[in-house]
Order: sequence, then structure tokens, then C-alpha cells
Amino acid sequence: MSALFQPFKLKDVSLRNRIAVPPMCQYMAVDGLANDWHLSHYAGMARGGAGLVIVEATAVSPEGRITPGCTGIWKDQQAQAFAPVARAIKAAGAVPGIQIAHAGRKASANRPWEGDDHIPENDPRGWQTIAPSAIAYGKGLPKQPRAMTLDDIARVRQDFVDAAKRAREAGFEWLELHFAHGYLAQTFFSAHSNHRNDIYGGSVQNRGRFLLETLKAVREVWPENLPLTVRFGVIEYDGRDEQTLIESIGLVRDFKAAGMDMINVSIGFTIADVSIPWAPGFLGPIAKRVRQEANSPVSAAWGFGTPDVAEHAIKEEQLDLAMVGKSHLANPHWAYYAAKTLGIEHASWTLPAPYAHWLARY
Ligand code: FNR
Ligand code: 536
Repeated sequence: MSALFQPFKLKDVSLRNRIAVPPMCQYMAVDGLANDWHLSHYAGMARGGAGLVIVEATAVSPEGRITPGCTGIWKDQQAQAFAPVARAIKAAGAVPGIQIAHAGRKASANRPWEGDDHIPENDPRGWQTIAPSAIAYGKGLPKQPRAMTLDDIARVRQDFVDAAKRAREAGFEWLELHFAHGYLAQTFFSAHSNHRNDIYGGSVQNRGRFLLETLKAVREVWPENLPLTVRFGVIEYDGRDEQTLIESIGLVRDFKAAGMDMINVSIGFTIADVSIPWAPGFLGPIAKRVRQEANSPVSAAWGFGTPDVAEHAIKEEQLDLAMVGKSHLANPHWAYYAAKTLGIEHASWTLPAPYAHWLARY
């Protein structure tokens, strides 16, 4: 029997299999509002058989958007615009999730197909970015952020709390905090980007403080019976990886103690000049280590989009959930395709009845 197609339960939420669609920015919103593009995109992948569909990084405040096209959830109208998206995902048999995010110093950028670089300083489409310290990322993202005051930190933490409440009102049943990929939270954790000398910088405990406080504050408003997960870059590939992993795993343990239900093991992307050892399923062994040492359910993406690779990661207990991103853009029915590829009899069972009935022997 396939491991990938075993059901999975976290808190009161049951997934039909171990396949999840990770958040993927669409850059198609206007004023942060989800629209018909988002509805059709997310419904399509849910219909294709994945157990969980997590909606893209959605900004908790206007300045937390990566680009002007990012979705947001800093006002009630935006939550209302997401309601049909969450309903459509659920109607197709998947669990609707959303990732809430603040892009920090990587905000105020052009869409990937419009350059992926910072909007120029004098361009009215751009805005002032904020970060733990006034240190630019570099490469195509040279804008110097403003160092956050303690009031800024308290405000952004509250923005995450308010966003979590709205996500629930919109109908999402799974909430992910974006603490990865060189965005705001990740830059608090990394000593490359955090040079603060107050209680939010310096020691590993201080560098983790913004993340842990934000998680704790969100846990108080996100229903206890619904999953709250964290996406976190546990490794930078900057040559000091063992030290970073030890520090990261320590923080993941604290997340778990504070009520996090699952960790998504990802990459820090805090500095530009790194060489990442890209290969199918390359994060699997790291995810397994985090899973064991932090004693937490784990998911991960990056190169699990081949059925054998995803199946192997679940079977070897590297992952509890395999996240399949770009392969879902290529084929929104990837889960059905994976079931067929893995030789599962009646692969159709992963699909809703109107498709399943006709595809049972097809
Ligand atoms: C991403 N990724 C991403 N990650 C995240 O945490 N929040 C996000 O909103 C996005 N947005 C996004 C947009 C696009 C177009 C891509 C391709 C990727 C990363 C994504 O979740 C995933 O980790 C990668 O795509 C790697 O997985 P695959 O594609 O190898 O299966
Ligand atoms: C993957 N991406 C992650 C995004 C949006 C853009 C693409 C996110 O987390 N919101 C990626 C991150 C860093 C470097 C390369 C690719």
C-alpha cells in the first residue's frame, strides 16, 4: 500500500492523503483582494486530489506585501474576498489553508515576470520597507529597510493576530505562519540580517523572540482544534549549517511547546550568495532530523514533485506531508497522476465522485 495515499489527521482536520499544495504567490491581486483568478487556480488544484491546499503568502499589512500584486488580509473586505476560495477548495475535497506573511526587506518588489527586483525608490508604486536592522538584502533587492522600533514589532505581531482571525472568518481551516525565505521573521532569526542590540537581537533566544511571540499571540486566537503550522528556513547553505541547524531545531522545539502543530522545513534565503545542493528530495534527510529532534510532524517542499520521490519521503518517515508546488502548476491533477504512477488500483478514489466514477477503470 502506498504511504503517500494514507490519510493524515492533525488536530480535528483530516486529509485524504499526504499530498499538499504549498503556498505559491500568484501576484494577481489588486489592493490585496483575491479574485476570479485565485478562485479558478485554487479550486483546480483542490479538484485534482491533493489533501491540503495552502493559499499563497498573504500579507498581514500593506507594507508586508512582496509585490503590489500580492494578496492581503489586513482588512475585512479581503477576508470576504477569500471566502469563495476557501469554500471552493473544501467543496473539491481538500482542506483549505492559508499562509500569512510579512515580506520585510524583500517587500516593495516587482512581480517575477516584471524583473523580480525592488521597485525604484522614487517610483510611486513602491513603499518604505521595514526589517529588524537597516541592512539591505542586496543583489536585485538593494533597498535599505528602516530598522523596526519596539512599537513596530508590537504592531506587526498584532497584524499577524488580526490576520489569523480574518483567515478563520474567511473559512480557512489550516493556518501557516511564513517565517521563512528571507522575509521579515526569517531576518529576525538570522544573524546575517539582525544586528539589533535589544531583546530582539544578539543571542539565539533574542533572535527567535519575534517569531515565538508572534506564534504564541496567534495561537491564542486561532482555534485550538485547527492546525497552526510554521514555515521556517532551518538552514541557509552558507557554510555554517550545523550551527544554524542546532539553533533552528532549538527554536522549533520552542514553537512546538507554544502550540505549533507542524513544522514546514524550508530554506533561509537570507543571503544572496549561497550554493544550494538542489536535487530531488534533498531536504528529506534534514526534515527527518528536525522531525526526530523536535519531535514534531513535518512537511517540506522543493523537489518532491515526482511520485516516487514523494512516496519515498513519506515511507522513510522523513515527512508526514509532501508538498508539491510547481508540478501542480503543470498538472493540477498531480495527485491523481501520482496515484496512477504508483500503481494504485482505483486511483480515482482520491477524486470527487463526478470524476471518480468515470475514472475508476480509466
Ligand atoms: C513559491 N514558493 C512560496 N513559498 C512560500 O512559502 N510562500 C509563497 O507564497 C510562495 N510563493 C511561490 C510562488 C511560486 C510561483 C513558486 C514557484 C514558489 C515556494 C513554494 O512553496 C515551494 O517551496 C517551491 O515551489 C518548491 O517546491 P516545488 O515547486 O519544487 O514542488
Ligand atoms: C521561492 N519563492 C518564494 C516565495 C515567493 C517567490 C518565490 C515566498 O515564499 N513567498 C523562492 C524563494 C527564495 C529564492 C528562490 C525562490
